[in-house]
Amino acid sequence: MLKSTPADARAMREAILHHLTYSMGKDAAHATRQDWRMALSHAVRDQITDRWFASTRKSYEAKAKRVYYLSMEFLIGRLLEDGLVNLRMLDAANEALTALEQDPAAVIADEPDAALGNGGLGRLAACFLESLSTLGVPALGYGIRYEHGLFEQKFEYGRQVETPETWLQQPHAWEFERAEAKYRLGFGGSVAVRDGRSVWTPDEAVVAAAYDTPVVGWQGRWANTLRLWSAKPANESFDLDSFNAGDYIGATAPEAQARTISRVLYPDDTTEAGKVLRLKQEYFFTAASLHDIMRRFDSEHDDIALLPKKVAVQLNDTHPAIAGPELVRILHDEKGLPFDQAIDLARGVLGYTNHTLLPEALERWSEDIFHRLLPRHLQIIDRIDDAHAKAHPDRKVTIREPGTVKMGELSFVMAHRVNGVSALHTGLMKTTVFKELDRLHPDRIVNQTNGVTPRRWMLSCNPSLAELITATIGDGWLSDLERLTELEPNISDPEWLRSFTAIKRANKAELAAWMAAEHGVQVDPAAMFDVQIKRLHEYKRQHLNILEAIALWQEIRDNPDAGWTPRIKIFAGKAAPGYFFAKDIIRLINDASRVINDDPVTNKYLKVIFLPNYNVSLAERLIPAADLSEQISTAGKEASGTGNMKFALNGALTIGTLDGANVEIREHVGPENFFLFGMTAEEVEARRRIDGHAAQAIATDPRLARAIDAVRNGTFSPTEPGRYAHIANNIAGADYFLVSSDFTDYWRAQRAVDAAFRDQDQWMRMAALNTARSGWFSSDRTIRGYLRDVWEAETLV
Ligand code: 26W
Repeated sequence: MLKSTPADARAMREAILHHLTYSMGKDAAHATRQDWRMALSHAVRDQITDRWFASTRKSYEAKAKRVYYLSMEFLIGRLLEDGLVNLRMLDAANEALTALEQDPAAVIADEPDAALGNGGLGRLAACFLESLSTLGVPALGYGIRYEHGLFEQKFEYGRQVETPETWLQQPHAWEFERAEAKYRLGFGGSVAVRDGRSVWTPDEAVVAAAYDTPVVGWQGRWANTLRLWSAKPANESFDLDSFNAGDYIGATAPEAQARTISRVLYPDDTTEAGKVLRLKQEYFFTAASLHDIMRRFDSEHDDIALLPKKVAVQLNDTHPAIAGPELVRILHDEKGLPFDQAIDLARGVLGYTNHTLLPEALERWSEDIFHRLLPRHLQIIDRIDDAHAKAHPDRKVTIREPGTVKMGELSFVMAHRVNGVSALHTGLMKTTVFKELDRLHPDRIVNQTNGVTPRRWMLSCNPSLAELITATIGDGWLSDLERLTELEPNISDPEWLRSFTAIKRANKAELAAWMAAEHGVQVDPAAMFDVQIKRLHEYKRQHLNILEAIALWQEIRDNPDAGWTPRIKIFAGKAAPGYFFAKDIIRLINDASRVINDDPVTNKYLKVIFLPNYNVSLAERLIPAADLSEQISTAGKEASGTGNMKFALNGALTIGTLDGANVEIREHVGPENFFLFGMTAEEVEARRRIDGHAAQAIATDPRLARAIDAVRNGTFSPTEPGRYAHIANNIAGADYFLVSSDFTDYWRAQRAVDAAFRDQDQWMRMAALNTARSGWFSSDRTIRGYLRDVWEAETLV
């Protein structure tokens, strides 16, 4: 399917050499790996650009409705391989580079990861952009061009140390600066009423400058734009007064201040509310995007009433929630529409996606900060609240509360559709945080279960499996993932299953070799690869996983000859720099890993490895090599998960709770091909009401008691025995996330996993069934759902 012709490879070789000479100014004899990577990127970019222009032209000609995806985060990772894969030029590039005596894998890996996101929400946005292009939807992604993406993580003596990420210090070929797309934005100042109209006069200004990156869909049939905003000083030159007064350094201060807005991604995905700079970032990118959207609308249409028919703006969580009041301000204050009509039009345009029910992650801003930065918006929010009260006199919910602005409520009230990201999560939205608003607006909440793009998360990261699938059922699955079910009859064919098994083994061997080379750890590729990779959070319960590893280690030591199933527990993930408990869990895992891996009695059967600096590229390496996917959050807490889908698609079995999209994954792959454990969301709520629930669980499970003791007594930190006492006390005490209460069932499920893994034939059949039945979790399916239920927009290919 992906075989290139000799002519393709020749043309590619010429294009690379052309760009090496004329874009990089190098000859082959003196080119560095970076030069080769840039030359190849330019060659691919040329191909993308033609398609990109064609798509833009078609969108204008059709005067089609456009979808705008507003997101603080786009975790896109590397783009070169993505482009090569979607244009089906990977083989040609490999051949060409090899002929030029370059190592293709090394050239591709030279590209820095664009880590402009924290985790699931940002990666989802990236998958959505790719699917929007694959489906040919006229769409733009809008976000911030952070100079520093998510911090880089290192371990020093097992502890997480953060260093700044500097992706923009290396060149890449993907963005085009748009000098013509610049907007001046204001902060602060005052509001005056002139001729019956409110006029906001800000006292601080900054310019948003656009940088465009093309995002090409499968087979290059369509390409959309990711437009990222960079903050620049409103007055590019120095403050001449200070300069002339001799204050040379002081004269640069306004510039530095303006640029600060797009300097760095906030690395906390829960509790950053209250930071002035964060609100500035939110308003900065939202307002710039809306101005851009309105400029485009005005250039195409002259009837403002058409707005909801031509424009759909999706708010990726509440981070762009200021879009509601800002759009009302544009329509009412600037365009002079009546206030109520402005609200109705804005609502017709806006959709809001909720990604978390964690109370600490629901954004609230202090009135004080809001008033200082956005005085006019605060007035507008009050009027929106009043209008809502008038329309629903019996309402018991408000956007404003004394001293605060609640962004979730604001987003809900200003959107015509509000969606959750898995069936369970959407149900919980209706019964918990948005219960009252759902009562008032019973048709507003809809579910759109997340998905992932199979181009990156199978074709690109697991090429051998992709090839087997294509050889078996043709390549239609790449744009219609549910066709993977056509694999099912083959699973009972021993020869086919042998091929499937050989691919998993080869992926594991490759990962093992990489871990040995990069991290100096030796693992047996025949052992079970048990993987938990995601942000560190108490609700995700990495500490449940390590506690089980500790208990297992103790049990193997007691009885080394009991026929244990060899297992490699692999962890990766970052903790927010200020989240001390999460950072201590990382340190505990690293400390326990040293003790366990060094134990000659047990290390044939159990090893624990925490790989540093988890990012998209590491995920692409780990997921194809996984046997077991750990999805063990406290039920009710993980909105969806998307890693869980990537694992299942790539033939890993899940051990998981009934949380987020795990529920739907289990339904699709079949309960017999999924290791379920733990309490349901309802049982979790009931369990929390029991006094001493952790103590009770510990009293009935000596294994659990012993593992907690080892954490408490310094087994893994002999030089500082008390180091993890607080973790032990947490698990044995308040235990809000119910680690102790779920432990016994988790242990049981893990032993069922061990038993299943010993029957490799049966295990591989189950793994293959996971692949065959995961097609529903394509982000193409998700985007079709949004098109139908939220955006009412069409595809143009
Ligand atoms: C205020 C700072 C902040 C930043 C990010 C608060 C909350 C967030 C996000 C909501 C965190 C996030 O990434 N949520 C994840 O979204 C994924 C995509 O829908 C889901 O699959 C994950 O379950 C959810 O945790």
